[in-house]
Amino acid sequence: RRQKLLHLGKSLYRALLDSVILSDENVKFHIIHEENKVLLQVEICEIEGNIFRLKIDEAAPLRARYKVPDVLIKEPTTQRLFISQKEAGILVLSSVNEDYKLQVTANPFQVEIQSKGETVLSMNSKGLLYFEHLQPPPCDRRPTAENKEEATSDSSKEKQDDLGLWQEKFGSFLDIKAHGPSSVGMDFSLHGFDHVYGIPQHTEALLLKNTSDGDPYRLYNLDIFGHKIHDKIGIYGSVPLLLAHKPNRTSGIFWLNSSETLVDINTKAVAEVRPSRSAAEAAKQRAMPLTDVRWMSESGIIDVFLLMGPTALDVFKQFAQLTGTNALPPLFALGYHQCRWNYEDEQDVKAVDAGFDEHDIPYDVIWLDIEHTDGKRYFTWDKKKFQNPRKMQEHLRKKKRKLVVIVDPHIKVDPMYTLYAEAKEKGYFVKDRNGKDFEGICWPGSSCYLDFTNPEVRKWYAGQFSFKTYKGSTNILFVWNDMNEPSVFKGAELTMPKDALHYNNWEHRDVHNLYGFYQQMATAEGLIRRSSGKERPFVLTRSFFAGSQKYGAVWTGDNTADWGYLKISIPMLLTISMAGISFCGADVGGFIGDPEPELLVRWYQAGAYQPFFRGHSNMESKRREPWLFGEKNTQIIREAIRERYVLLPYLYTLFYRAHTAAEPVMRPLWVEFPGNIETFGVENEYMLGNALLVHPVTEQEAKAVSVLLPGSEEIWYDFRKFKRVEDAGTLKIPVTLENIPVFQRGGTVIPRKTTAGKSTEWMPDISYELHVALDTKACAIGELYLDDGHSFQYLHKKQFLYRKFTFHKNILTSSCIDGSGQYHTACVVEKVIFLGFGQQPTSVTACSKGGKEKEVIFTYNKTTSTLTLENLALRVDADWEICFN
Ligand code: MIG
Repeated sequence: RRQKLLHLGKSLYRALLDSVILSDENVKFHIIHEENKVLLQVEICEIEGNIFRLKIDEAAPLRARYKVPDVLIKEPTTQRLFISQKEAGILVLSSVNEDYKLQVTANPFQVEIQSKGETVLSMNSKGLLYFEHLQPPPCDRRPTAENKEEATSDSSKEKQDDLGLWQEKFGSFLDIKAHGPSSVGMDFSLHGFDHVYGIPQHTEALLLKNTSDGDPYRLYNLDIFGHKIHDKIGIYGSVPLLLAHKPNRTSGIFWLNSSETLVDINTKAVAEVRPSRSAAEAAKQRAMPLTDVRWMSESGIIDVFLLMGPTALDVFKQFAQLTGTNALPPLFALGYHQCRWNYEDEQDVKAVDAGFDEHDIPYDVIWLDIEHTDGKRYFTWDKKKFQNPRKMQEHLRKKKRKLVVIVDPHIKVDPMYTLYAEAKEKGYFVKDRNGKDFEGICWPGSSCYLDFTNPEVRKWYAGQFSFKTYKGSTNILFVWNDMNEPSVFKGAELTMPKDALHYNNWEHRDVHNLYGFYQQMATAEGLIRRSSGKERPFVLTRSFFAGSQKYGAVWTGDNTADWGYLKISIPMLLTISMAGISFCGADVGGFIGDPEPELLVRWYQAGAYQPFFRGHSNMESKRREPWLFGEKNTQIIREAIRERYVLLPYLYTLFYRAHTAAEPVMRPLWVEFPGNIETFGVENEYMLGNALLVHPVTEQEAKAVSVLLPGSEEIWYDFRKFKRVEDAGTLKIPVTLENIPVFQRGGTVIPRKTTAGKSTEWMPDISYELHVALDTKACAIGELYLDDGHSFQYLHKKQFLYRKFTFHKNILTSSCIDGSGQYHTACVVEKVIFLGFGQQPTSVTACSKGGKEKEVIFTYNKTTSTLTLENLALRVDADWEICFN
């Protein structure tokens, strides 16, 4: 409300260019507010790899302001900037390679970034830089001309109360702001851009909307049960990263602030500023799009990273360079997960597990929700329902399956509960404004909340996962962190009061959006430590922040069993993926309510092609294990899940690329077709890696769907029938309930398994099958990454295989991409299917390096132009060639 009083126009901030200090690391100078005369310190630096950072803090704050720790993986490596021009009121800085220029204007203070003469981005050009300097509380303030006036005028005092400077009411909740107002904000103009994306999490469209006549996008992690579709209120997690795209360029703005944040977006067309000579030329002036983005945060400092791309994949890399890449998940985590609130007891777990075998449906993990505990005391078991959790896990282990249990951040107030007693004694809980342990209500009743922002608490918490401490846990047990926004029943907006106190006396308002991030960090650390650093963890979290990708997976929370939620899950997952978190998914079937069988089937078909694949349902929902909806539906769901398992080599390879090169596993079409404007707003289909285009069916009783197959130079093949799609552009594709449209892009090779197993652990020896889809030049290329699927040996001992398959000039070659890796496997490539193979060859021979040439058996299908090679038995870890005559 206070920031909104600021009017567009000339900023009252002026840069004092005399104060400029240039060092190897950065450029520093002061800016001053013309009215309150408070000095702010500006720091600008260039970070290796086309990133600029702008920091603004008070030059002499009354008290240190919160600077988000632990999100950046390291202090970024900076590059020296050069002063290329300094004259009255203007300072121009240039990067080493002179690709970028930063122009600082003194009055009003503005910064503009140009890339080779093209203005990409400007800051404070709308004059919305806003910075509330810390002040002594009103009672301590000596009467100065300024505040005397305030104190004497009643109406202005009222106004001040209204604006919630020192306290604020939310319903019956009172927030006392011990340090007064401290909000910060700034505007950014993105020149030539009218497509912006990112800033999850909202139940919103892929393309960010204009907010000028409505609510801004809000980043404030909240537990909103039954959240509505198309709403800009923040839910569960936040990543303050916004992406802007135009045909020749993608840029990113990463606003590193963990307090409540609002983002306003305004896209419009402005006349292009071009020095034009004649009137005729002026009339021809094109309207150029411009997007203004205004960020407003409740506290902290301004610390913003400008990711200059220039491609989308570059922006993803730049963001990962700052906040880390996705952890490489254990392979089992990419299988299918079966969850429910709740699987009642050991018998229930065994019966559901057996159901999968009985119905020949693969699955990897069964999940236990809060009812498995002794009275919602996490790390314990309900002694009646789970009398022998170890034995239950041994049973699952024999089936080569895993268990995931829920571990929430709230701790039941119960002196007899060791975890509570110990944390209380050590002072590990978040405090209320008076310094007493904050008590809120959650599942166990009265609860305290662990202060995960404290490194000592995280270390202690990680220790709770050791097999000795966590009774009844084994190494097939993994963890799910829920309610970590944090969710506090009967709290303002169902969360913790902003004036609660954390480690180092930071207020909850400063750290709010980081709470869940820290819990997942500590949990992942705990799982790594219990294995003495050997095994990869798996931790699913509901709340997240920038950088959560390093610790595991996220899901979109409590969706509803309605078609609209299936539909919106696609843009929601794409947005989370673009914000660096590749390992994401939505509850298959919809958490709340009961899906009709058709919706459930469609949701399985969509989920099978999404990164995290878990069926889950609410307590009040009817049971919905995949075989409960009649033989026909069981058959279709079985097929969808089996398709997932067969595709795991491709998916795992994509996760390796996300891990090493920050490429999102699931990505919007425009990322792959950045010059194709038609793709910019597409959110009903997406790319899985660069090779598969997936179009889930999200309409009831659909007989056909409109699929956009982009790219004039592209060839697309039906993923299952292998037939080339003859037309291009937007096509009406007929659909049946059996499956959803999936297409393989010409020019790619997809590695698959020849069949699915009961779970991923049953599959390492199953042979491979390559789908080689030819492009217009009759070429194709693809990769396969593989390792033991569970340990860190790929990292520490380089035990992995990273292979490349290339089809070029009529030869299919298997070669090594990264020779530093080695992994022993006797697994073979058994079958290769060529899509779009021009004509039947007369003979086909295969030749392993150093081995003999041998004839290959093949079949050619003229109608589909498909060539199938069988019984190849070519080792997956060896170099070989297949030649055609
Ligand atoms: O508000 O633990 O989103 O997946 O089953 C309900 C019970 C609390 C919310 C999670 C949901 C989970 C449920 N939890």
